[in-house]
Amino acid sequence: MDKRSVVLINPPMTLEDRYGKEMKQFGAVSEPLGLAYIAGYLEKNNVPVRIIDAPAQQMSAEQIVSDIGLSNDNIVGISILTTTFSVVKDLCRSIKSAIPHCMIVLGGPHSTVLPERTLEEIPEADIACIGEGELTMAAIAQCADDSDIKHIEGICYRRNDEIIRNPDRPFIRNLDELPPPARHLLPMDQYHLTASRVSGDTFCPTIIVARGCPFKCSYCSRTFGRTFRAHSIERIIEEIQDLTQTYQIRQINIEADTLTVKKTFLRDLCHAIIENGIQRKIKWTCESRVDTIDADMLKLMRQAGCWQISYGVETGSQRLLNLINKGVTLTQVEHAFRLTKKAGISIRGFFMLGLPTETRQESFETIAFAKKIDPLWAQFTITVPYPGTQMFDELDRAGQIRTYDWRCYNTWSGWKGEEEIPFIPEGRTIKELAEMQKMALRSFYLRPSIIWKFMKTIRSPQDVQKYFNGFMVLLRSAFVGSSS
Ligand code: B12
Repeated sequence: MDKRSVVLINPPMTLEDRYGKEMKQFGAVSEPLGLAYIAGYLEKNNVPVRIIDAPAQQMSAEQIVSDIGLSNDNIVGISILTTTFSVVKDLCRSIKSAIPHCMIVLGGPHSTVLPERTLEEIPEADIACIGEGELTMAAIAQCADDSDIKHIEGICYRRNDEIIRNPDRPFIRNLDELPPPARHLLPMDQYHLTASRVSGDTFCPTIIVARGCPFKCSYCSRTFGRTFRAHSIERIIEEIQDLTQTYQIRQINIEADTLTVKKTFLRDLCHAIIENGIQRKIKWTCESRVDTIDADMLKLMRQAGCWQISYGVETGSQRLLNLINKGVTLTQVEHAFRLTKKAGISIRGFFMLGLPTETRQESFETIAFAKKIDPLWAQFTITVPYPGTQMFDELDRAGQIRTYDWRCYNTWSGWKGEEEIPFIPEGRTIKELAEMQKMALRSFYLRPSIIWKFMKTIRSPQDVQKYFNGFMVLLRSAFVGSSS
């Protein structure tokens, strides 16, 4: 085989595909850091690599295919989520028919949980990667010839008409062995986080500080396993300082499957941020669980520049919290919200509607609970049992998964006016759930107290525009049907 050269692709899924016409203006276009990590590792191993980030570069499938056709790339790596499945399937078909000699490798959360099925359903794909992609992609690119593929851990591949699954690849123990994500291969000026996630300007790069989560929430699929593995504090500080110098950032999103799970790690990180004076230049936001924080930790996070925490609250029903194995109580949620506000940190809350066995009354309880604990921002999504989760397996066994058409696995179906969703609790309907999602947002945001709170956060004409747009979308949703 010719010298291998790799192109990594974030598939062309637009904000409108994801959130629908009305909500697209609020969606994020964020860096595909998984691909950037893989690219960084390939560069370190002298494999020529580039990234096409179709949503950020606004490239269509046709443009991607002609771009690859004009290049020397012979390995195409594509990221796949359940929601991007059909886009990726079409893309693979177009690539293979235009450039038959190239090898197509799929990776990411969907390929990780359903590798064999992904290859069955996408006949043009040659390899499906399971779990972390850095070492696997390097091994694929360094194969002297195609028959070496049979020795590579963490993949499913085709041999004649058969699909073979090789042994899993162990998780990377020391994340510092990976170079920083190759952000220089990304169009960094094209990214913006959702309005609720930023303070002022919407440019807010993400830094991933750890992988893995020990909790067992039934709705979550874990690409990175159960063990918390973090980069070293020195490496994280270096990456933040690099970002500051290269992109003159003023804010950053610190991402980890569960940032606050290991208190010593977070404490050391906050101290290091303060010792290096980073908090004087940069504010940060992160996600957390209500049972992994305390008053001292919050105070320290605030001192280190944390201005916002997003908490997954999920539901206002203790029965449902138990059912989804969240492992927290409503009292803990209320307590954590109180402590966080007291520490001067703003809150985003995530809520799920239509959980298994959820009654209409319980949906109302969730909305009422959201208003009671009162985060600044609340997001209400319709429950989607993603493959690879305990929730999916249980509903599948009970014959309650309504469709395996992965296009329908979108949590914003209420706004998109979807005809089908993968799961509806007994006695309820799509229409009612979709209306519930809209009603939840209206009921939460169109309150005088919230409007007053937002007015206090206005810092620029863009902020006024942002809030006005949101207000209009909510108002319109009360009068216009869900397919608008
Ligand atoms: C941050 C995040 C987001 C961000 C931005 C993600 C992005 N940059 O595109 C936002 C908020 C926008 C988001 C949105 C959504 N997200 Co999200 N998100 C995450 C989260 C928390 C972290 C993702 C991340 O950055 N990981 C870190 C990087 C390093 O990992 P990675 O991208 O997975 O890549 C590694 C491997 O997967 C693999 N890999 C990835 N691509 C490829 C490609 C090849 C060729 C190879 C070989 C390997 C490979 O190698 C990489 C390096 O090791 C994950 C949970 C998680 N821990 O994975 C959920 C998660 C990925 N999201 C999920 C979902 C469902 C969504 C939404 C569909 C929700 C919705 N609105 O309906 C949307 C879809 C967005 C889209 N792109 O179309 C699910 C996906 C489940 C599934 N089966 O597909 C996850 C797993 C959470 C969950 N519920 O379990 N998300």
